[in-house]
Amino acid sequence: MTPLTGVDGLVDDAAERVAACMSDEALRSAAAELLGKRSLLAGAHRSLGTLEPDDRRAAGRQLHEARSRIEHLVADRHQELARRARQRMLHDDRLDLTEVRPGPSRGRLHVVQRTRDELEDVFVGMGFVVEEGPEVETDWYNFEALNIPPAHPARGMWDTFYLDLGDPETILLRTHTSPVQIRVMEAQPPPIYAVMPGRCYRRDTPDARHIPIFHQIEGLVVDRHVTFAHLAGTIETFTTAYFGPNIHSRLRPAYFPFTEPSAEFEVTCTICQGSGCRTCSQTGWIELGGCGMVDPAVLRAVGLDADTWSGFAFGFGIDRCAQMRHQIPDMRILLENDLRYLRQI
Ligand code: FA5
Repeated sequence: MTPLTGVDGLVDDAAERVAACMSDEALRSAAAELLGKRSLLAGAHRSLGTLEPDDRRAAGRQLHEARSRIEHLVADRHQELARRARQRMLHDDRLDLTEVRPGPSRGRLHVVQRTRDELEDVFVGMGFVVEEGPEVETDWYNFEALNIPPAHPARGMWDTFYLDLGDPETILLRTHTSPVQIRVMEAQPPPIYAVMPGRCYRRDTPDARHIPIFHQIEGLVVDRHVTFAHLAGTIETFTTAYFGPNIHSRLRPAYFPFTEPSAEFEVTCTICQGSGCRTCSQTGWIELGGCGMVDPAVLRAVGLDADTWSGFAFGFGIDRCAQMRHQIPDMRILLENDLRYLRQI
């Protein structure tokens, strides 16, 4: 067998062998077997010396061609394997946003916070500014400056959490937002048109309409010639703006040490629209809060001349508003934070 016979077969075998290589490593060892020192090709090259000079030249050219074809086969296969590897990498690394599985649902504000924001919006729209005060208060701001001296029987209206700080029963968790009235009057001269929302604390036994941690929004107007009619008009304007045109307000005589005269204000029951139901004890009305003309003793406590200035104040429950607006039968649910319920309101 001369070196010329079988050279084509050598290239065909090499093509099959190279095509079967699935990795760079397999290709490298195939290339060594096909082109290396111990390859058939190298053996054929070595035997060229046994041929006649003319045959040797022709056979040499043939072997050279065969080697170069096999080298091309290997180089092409190498490129093909690199292309496939890149494609595999692109596939594995791709980020298809449509495939991202939804995580936990987006958060939302608690219904009490939303109610507070909505109430602030209504009052800002009526020309009030929003003020805030501390939740930890002194006895002076929460009671005394509001015309409730120590041992005054009206203190029983607010069952108080005291803190173990300073002299006994001097530092407390505010029981209402009314102390912010005092802070606002101390901080700025009249005229004052402010609302003061915030958290309050009372040792109240929880029930369907009471929780120990709740929220109020306080309102305070101090100006010249302010009358009870301004108070009633403000309450009615707020009621229809917040609850809608079919819901109205009414005032009933009440007692608060810091307002004189004082009233409780009630709004049409939103559950029965005023026709009477179990929630409103068949009256058609629901109590939202208290209000009245600022007592001259309170104006004097902050150094204002009660002959020049007059004002009105009101304070009502934000949680109670949320309860009415969303027809929540039991207020305690607002503290339980059961997402299955909160997501519905
Ligand atoms: C007061 O707290 C007075 N400071 C209101 C006031 C302000 C009167 C300014 C005059 C001038 P009262 O204790 O009635 O008043 O509470 C007012 C409202 O707060 C109640 O009508 C109710 O809506 C809400 N509230 C009171 N206690 C709770 C409670 N434990 N849980 C939920 N809401 C409450």
